[in-house]
Amino acid sequence: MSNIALITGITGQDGSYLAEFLLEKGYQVHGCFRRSSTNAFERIEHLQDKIELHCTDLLDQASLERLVAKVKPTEVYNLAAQSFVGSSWDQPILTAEVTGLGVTRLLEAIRMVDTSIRFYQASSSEMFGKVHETPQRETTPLHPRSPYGVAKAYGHWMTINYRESYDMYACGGILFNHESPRRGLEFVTRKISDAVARIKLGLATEVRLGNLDARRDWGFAGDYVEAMWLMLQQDQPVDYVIGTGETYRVGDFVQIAFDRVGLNWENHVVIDPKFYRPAEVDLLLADPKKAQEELNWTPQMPFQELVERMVDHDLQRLSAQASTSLNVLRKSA
Ligand code: NDP
Ligand code: GDR
Repeated sequence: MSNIALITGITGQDGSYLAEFLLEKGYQVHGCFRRSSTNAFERIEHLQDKIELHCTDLLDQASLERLVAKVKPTEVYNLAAQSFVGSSWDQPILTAEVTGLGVTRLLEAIRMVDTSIRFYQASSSEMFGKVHETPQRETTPLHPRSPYGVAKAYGHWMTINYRESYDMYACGGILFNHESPRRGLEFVTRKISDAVARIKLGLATEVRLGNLDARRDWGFAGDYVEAMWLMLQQDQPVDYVIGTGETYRVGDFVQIAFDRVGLNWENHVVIDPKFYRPAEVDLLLADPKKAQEELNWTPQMPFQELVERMVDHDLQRLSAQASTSLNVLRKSA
């Protein structure tokens, strides 16, 4: 029987890398997108003739059931979420509906259609929140510090509950921060790489940031989608922590990014309290030993290379945009 994957959140950063990875493995790939008045397909444009897309929202139970019954997937990867921690204080109810209850809606759809479908839930290190133990591992107590983290903790426990109640192959990958040139512009890493490129090209003079002392365990998204897949290929469904085992300050990211283009960050970074969070997660550091031993998974891209790749990508992208605009101006002159 051929492998059929259904990916929710396929238009997001991870969805696009996972779709590429599964196509390489010979999977038939289906993805869900939600209706929008603008084009949200930028990250998967290059895959459009290789994947099948379905318009479904995690808020809509009936459409999820119809979709699972129609696609008959062997594996479901639930990556869709209101994924920006900052927005979760502005929209706590929506975050709970999508990021939390959305998991239960999808699990119910699978339970109604076929309990042999394997299920991956995109759980998050944000669930650890307040520091009780470092490095953080699978058994570290959860103490989420944002409405997003609370919603993810609910989704994680529902995944475990369906595994224990219905004997389903369902597992939660507790992934630490992972970034790439496809990262959304609101997340701090991409906000920095985009700003550094703009400043270097003379399109901006400063970037306004919040807490530079927060520490994160940052890896490359392309490495992390392999771990998602590996979790669904085991004999038993098990939850794993996925991270690099190294932690850096937001300020370290800033320094490396500005160094890459030969600028002094202190001349361009403005601290703006608007970007402080009501409750901060001060330190995330993964202990990925279990995944290394049982899944044989290790991250490939070092931190410095990740930062530099993101800056290089944004420089190239913005330079290309600037020269296209210049050509248009020249032609119309
Ligand atoms: P993105 O924000 O890039 O992608 C989120 C996806 O969810 C998008 O495709 C978005 O669609 C979709 N989505 C949002 N709301 C709905 C909805 N109501 N119904 C259907 N789809 C919806 O996130 P990432 O790719 O970075 O992350 C993937 C998953 O992993 C998320 O669940 C995230 O919370 C989780 N996670 C991410 C980590 C990271 O560091 N990247 C770490 C740990 C967990 P649209 O394009 O229309 O907005
Ligand atoms: P995070 O990522 O909240 O860890 O969630 P984000 O990049 O938004 O923040 C990381 C840290 O940087 C600090 N920070 C700022 N953050 C943003 N966005 N903008 C700023 O200007 C800024 N200045 C400082 C934040 O306070 C924070 O400490 C990500 C998401 O991908 C989640 O979906 C995922 O679950 C977790 O990672 C693991």
